[in-house]
Amino acid sequence: MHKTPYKRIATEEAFAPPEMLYIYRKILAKDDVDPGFKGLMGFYMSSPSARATHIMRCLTDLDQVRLQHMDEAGIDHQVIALTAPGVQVMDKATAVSFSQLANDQLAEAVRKHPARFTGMIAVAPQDPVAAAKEIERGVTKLGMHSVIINSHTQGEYLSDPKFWDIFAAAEAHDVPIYLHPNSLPKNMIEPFQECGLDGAIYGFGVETGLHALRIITAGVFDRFPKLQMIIGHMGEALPFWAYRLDYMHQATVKSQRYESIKPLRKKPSDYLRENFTITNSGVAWEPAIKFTQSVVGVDRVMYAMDYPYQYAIDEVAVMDNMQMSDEDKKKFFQTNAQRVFKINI
Ligand code: 1DF
Ligand code: MN
Repeated sequence: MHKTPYKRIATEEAFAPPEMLYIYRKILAKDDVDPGFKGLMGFYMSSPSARATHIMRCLTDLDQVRLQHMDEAGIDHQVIALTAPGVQVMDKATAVSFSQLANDQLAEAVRKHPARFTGMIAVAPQDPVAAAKEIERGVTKLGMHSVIINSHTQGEYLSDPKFWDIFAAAEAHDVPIYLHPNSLPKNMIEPFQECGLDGAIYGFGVETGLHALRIITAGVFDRFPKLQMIIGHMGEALPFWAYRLDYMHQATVKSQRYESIKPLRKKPSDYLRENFTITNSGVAWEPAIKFTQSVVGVDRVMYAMDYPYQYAIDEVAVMDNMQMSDEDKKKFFQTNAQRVFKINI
């Protein structure tokens, strides 16, 4: 990989402690296992396919395997999070205690390789008060400066005020929340799964985009104006929707058609521009990246590889070769991530 006038910081990279896979195996063995979880981690943890075995090997490593892959792809630094669905598929007590263990493990790997790794704080939305405390511990004791939440928690959305202690903590500690996809909840998955479109190919983006929109329309950013979130996969297509969202949101408010669609201080797209940073995880596509930069600004679009799910070395060169000013390319690959995640390398 050739030398570039910027560092490549990849911002949506995943890991899985072996202890988490042990818990997953117990959940997968239950008769009433969630169909989305079974279709996703049930697949990766049991399939003999080259894709699944590669992914399992990479996910469980926070050392030489990962570093070698980063070197081969020219990735200087990874921002690492507990892979989806993280602890959100576990019962409340297990989720709370395991999030702490996962954060300790990740912090240890970051201490060992500070120039190469940054960690996100995993939390259990099942217990919002404990999640808020873990954010505080992550920031003050572990030196982490971002939070990972894998979309819905057993069918529940963060637009519900019962979760808002989490937003209060993230805002107070000045840490962004990365709203990453999860498998589809059971009341949504059927029409996607029967045609094989429930996963990263399409369903993830639909559900995570919906989740981000629900957070916006519930008035979360009017209540927590400084709260920052991150969404991957080119903003789960929300920049492309922005015009229609703005038009139809105000039309719906005026018509008083739904009690849940209330007036907001700003247009939906204003929150996208002011409260979100977008990564291009899974979308190594210049037109989509430039369009998104034109909607939310060049300071709010960052590079992500989505290792190990999209470990595609050739895409790094495609991104290097985008027709973009050196200044904007450095923001995309390096300086936006340094600012958003407080990375000093
Ligand atoms: C997949 C994709 C799985 C993404 C992920 O976590 C994930 C996949 C379990 O391809 O099955 O994070 N992704 O973000 O695109
Ligand atoms: Mn991902």
